Amino acid sequence: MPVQTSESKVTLQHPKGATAEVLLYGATVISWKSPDERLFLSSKAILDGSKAVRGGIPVVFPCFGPPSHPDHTRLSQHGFARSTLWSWGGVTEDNEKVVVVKLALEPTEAIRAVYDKPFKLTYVVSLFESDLKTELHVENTSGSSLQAPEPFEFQALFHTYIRAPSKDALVSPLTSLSYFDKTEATEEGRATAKTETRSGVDVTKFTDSVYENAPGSYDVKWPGGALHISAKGLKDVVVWNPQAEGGSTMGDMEAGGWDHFVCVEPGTVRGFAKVAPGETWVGEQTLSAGSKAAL
Ligand code: TA6
Repeated sequence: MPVQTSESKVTLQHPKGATAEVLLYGATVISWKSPDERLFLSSKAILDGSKAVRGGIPVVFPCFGPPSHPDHTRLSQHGFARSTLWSWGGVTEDNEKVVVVKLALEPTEAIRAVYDKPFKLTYVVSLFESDLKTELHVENTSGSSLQAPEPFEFQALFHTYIRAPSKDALVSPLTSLSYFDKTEATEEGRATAKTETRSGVDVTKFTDSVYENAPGSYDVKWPGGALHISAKGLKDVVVWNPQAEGGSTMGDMEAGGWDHFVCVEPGTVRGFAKVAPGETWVGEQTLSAGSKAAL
């Protein structure tokens, strides 16, 4: 069965063996095996829909980090998309090449209580033989006879926890990019701009760096392993690992979990994306575990 659904989860099975699991809660991919598990999921992650998942690929929308836009003042860190139940949107493709499913999220009463913009989100997960693609479609539903036209601004990001030894992994190419080191942020959350000089960025110490205007093509490499990330429509990328300094303070982070992942997070998080009435914005990432992940 290429796609199996339950009340809480969708399981995708590629004919060549790869699998993926997506929770309806937060549209969170919690597993991608190709053939081995490629994502990190904390063994203490809460999967019952009461808290955003610590691991996999949480979907960040409409704000990244603490809200900083006038439209987002009532939102919590990283917005509501990762901690809301999405609806099942069906199987859109199922053949020898790819299995594709869709989830959807429209304003609920709980969302409208804190956010009043006319959005509809569609999340598309595509499982290939050795790639996993996630796409976030942000539709502005205003401009019809029922709703006066109004553009809105937002941030979006895929908070991807890549399974990798954090003491050995290197992320490239980020050389010469401008970035903000949030580990040195002031009380007000302001960080100073730096320029990346390293050919490969490590996360051997507490790392929380936001790279602006990034290339959209990233390699994560470590002795004996690699993963390639290709992003479209997402102009920035975040590299994060809390190490023990930050990780030991997280109730849903397993002890030593920080040794087993590097978060490489394509997004639009410096400034805001804008979607006009009736238009749809799309951001996507493709994770490649096969030949494109050059060892
Ligand atoms: O993407 C990096 C980051 O913004 C870090 O600052 C850290 O807060 C991380 O996300 C995890 O955030 P969370 O709300 O999931 O604990």
